[in-house]
Amino acid sequence: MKRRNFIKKAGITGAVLGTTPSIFAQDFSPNSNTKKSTLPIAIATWNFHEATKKAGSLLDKGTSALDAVEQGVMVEEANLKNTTVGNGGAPDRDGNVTLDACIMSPNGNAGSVVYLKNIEHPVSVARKVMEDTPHVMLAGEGALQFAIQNGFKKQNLLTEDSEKAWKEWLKEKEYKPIINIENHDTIGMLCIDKDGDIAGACTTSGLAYKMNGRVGDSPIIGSGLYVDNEVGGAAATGMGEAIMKSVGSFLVVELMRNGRSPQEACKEAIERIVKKNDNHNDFQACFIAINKDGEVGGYSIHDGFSYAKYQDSENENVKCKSYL
Ligand code: SD4
Repeated sequence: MKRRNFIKKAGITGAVLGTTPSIFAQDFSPNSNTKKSTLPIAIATWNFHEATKKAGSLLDKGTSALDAVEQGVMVEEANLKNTTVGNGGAPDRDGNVTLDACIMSPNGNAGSVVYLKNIEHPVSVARKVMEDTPHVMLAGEGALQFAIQNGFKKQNLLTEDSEKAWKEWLKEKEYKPIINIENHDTIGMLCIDKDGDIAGACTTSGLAYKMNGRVGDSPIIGSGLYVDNEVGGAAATGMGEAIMKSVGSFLVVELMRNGRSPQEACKEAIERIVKKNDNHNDFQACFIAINKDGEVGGYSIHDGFSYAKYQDSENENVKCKSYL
């Protein structure tokens, strides 16, 4: 029996017996809805509502979750005002804009690029890696060469504003990750289409002024993003080092597989990170998740995290609960 059907049946049995087994416990927190949702749905980290609007309106027209999630995050990759994703992203400490991105499809396939320079849409290169190569991940020069061979245009991604901010930073060279960067950060997006299929994408310029060569969690399958079409999907934003060490998005999906709601799974994964990192006061980490029934959730270490959600032609910003 498929797990979803099993849950439905078990829920009925629980109601008849007047008992509520803990794994089916209802969570009435504002970030969780427990009844089966109408599909399709698009959610994204932070208040990236233009991205969810794009993905959601495509999903409404019958576009697949995979196409919608790619098109959705591309909105932020092209947004020059967003200094944490794609074109206009903040450079590393040596002035290089290096991008990380990945994508996962409902059939369990995945593609990723890391330390990619001069290409505006790393998510699309990641999709090409997934669909046209026998590999999952391409890095640096090889990823750039592959992108160019596949018709992507090389361009300068360092905007005047980002260059100015970097030069300002060079004066002190103090490396201190800012907890919530003006509420704009890495975009992780999860889409569930009319057929109930789930896809996800995650794309970023990484931590501002990182060491040259540093790669974060965002393009690592299981860390910045994970999708299992039988269960659900999860995406992360925040301090990549902490998220990677807990393989955070995979953890969230596995917790959902074991019966947690998306909200409970995000909370438990954050608690794991808190427990393993004594310095958790100093950094932010956040997860969003969606399950097969269209329930969604989000949770973070620090206050200030939210996710954008498109459903039933409505696009809203949902404020998340936090550990601190
Ligand atoms: C990284 N997780 O490169 C990304 C950046 C981010 O909030 O999401 N910052 O570590």
